[in-house]
Amino acid sequence: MNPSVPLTQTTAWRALAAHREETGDRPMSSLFAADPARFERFSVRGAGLFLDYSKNRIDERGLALLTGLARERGVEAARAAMFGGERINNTEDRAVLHVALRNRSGAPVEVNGSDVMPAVREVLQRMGDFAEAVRDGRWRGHTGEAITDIVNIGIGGSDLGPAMACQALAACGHPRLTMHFVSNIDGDHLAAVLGKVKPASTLFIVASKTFTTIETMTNATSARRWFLAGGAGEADVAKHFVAVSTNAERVAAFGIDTANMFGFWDWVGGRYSMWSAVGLPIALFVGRDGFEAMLDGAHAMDRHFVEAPLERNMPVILGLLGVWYRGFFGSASVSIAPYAQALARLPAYLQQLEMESNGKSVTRHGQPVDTPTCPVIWGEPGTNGQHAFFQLLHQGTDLIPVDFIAALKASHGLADHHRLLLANCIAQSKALMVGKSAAEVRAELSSAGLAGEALEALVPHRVFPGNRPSNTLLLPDLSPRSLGALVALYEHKVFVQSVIWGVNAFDQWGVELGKQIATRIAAELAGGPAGEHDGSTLGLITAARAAS
Ligand code: G6Q
Repeated sequence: MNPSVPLTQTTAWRALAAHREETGDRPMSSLFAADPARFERFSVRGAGLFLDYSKNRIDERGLALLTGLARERGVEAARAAMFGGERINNTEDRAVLHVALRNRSGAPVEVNGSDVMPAVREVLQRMGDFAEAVRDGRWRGHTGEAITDIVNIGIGGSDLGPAMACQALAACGHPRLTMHFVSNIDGDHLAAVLGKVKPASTLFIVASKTFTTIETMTNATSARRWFLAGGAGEADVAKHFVAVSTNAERVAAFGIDTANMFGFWDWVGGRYSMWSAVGLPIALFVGRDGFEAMLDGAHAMDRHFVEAPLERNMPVILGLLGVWYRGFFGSASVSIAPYAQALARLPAYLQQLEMESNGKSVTRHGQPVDTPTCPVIWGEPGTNGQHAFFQLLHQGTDLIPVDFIAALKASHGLADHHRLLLANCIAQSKALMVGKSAAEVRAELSSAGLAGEALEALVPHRVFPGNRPSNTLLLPDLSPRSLGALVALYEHKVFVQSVIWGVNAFDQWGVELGKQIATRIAAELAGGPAGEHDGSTLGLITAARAAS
């Protein structure tokens, strides 16, 4: 867990640098030509998912060097430390045990010598009981109406996971329930949702690990006021507000009965928390069985991560390829392209997972890192992206690796749509790899009737350099189980990269400064005395005060 040697000084990194030098810009197409079994050799199955990583600028030797790097940096020991409940989040002195939340093996998981599994199972049982009571109409609002709308109030790790998952699993959601997610402090967000729901049939989930987050507390307070203004009394709040938190005292102080609180623990990081009580909206929407199937999928990926040799280990391979491009190709960003509209929020979810975890420039020991770390993660569902930013992926100046993600089976009956969707997904990874040469462009243009200068003028614009890498991840379907495996895959990929880069993936000090300054400025906007500011900040505060 403690690589103290700077990354660039390791034997494996030096060997990789030499390998990069030797192999240069060798086209991936030549690797396929040289090895008819490349697809079989450079693809792997795990937890029901299939990863084709053959369209990468990597050969057997490169992969061996990368797995050698993983060994030299201690990925296996770090993995054992995480699963063993060690306090690997060293700057917060905490264990990191989201894997315990989906530990379906019956084996104990110990933190400080005590097994956390009984408490995990107890909360899961309560979540399931509550979800089923709301779903089958036993839990009713204060006027006796069944719940029709669920509003999750939370932000960051207490929002993105359940919001992404409920959208992804819409096809198997309860038909009576509409899910809403309010995160932004911008009153437009809450107002838009409150404009669509009725107090008597709405259930609010106030989700906050700390129960101090200003956005969540402000939104929850306004939602409670709105609920009471609709004619309900204080005693009715219990039927319409539940809390998800680690902080019982604060929950009670807010006015939610702790009998209606679903707890979790400090060893669950916000962005790793959709498997905990933070996943309550998912359990409500897809039911106890659906939620548990999601946990099963994640657990299957955990087993794969622990048991598969590094060379056949999906999260390890994804992580290593990312390190390869970031370190040796200057790739400053990675595009996530889910060919599934239901996964529209996956890129945003992965942005937090990857960038909040590995967007660091000092190591676990506080030394500056000596290579670039987390790239920018971005993306949109295909095929929409093809009509927008794919231009840059194909012909821009940067090498941007792409993760294509598709489900083989559709959850709708429009088979022709699904065929076209998959055709486009497969076509894009091919186009990025093979590109189009000047000779091909010339042949194409001349068969379209162009010749001479007119033809030549167009050639450079229509050439595709190709040799642009991608992974393709195939899910059997968009079921809770597949989604669980997919998210766990990326969690472990991020972990592998953090160990190689030597950073702590589980803290997030970089979000603090802005919060501190905002608190001071909010007091100034409310009429408090002006503080010390630079000219720009002062000018903006003055403008905001003048408008209020
Ligand atoms: C996640 C982060 C952050 C956190 C939110 C919400 O890893 O820590 O996104 O989840 O700031 O925090 P609370 O759940 O405490 O409101």
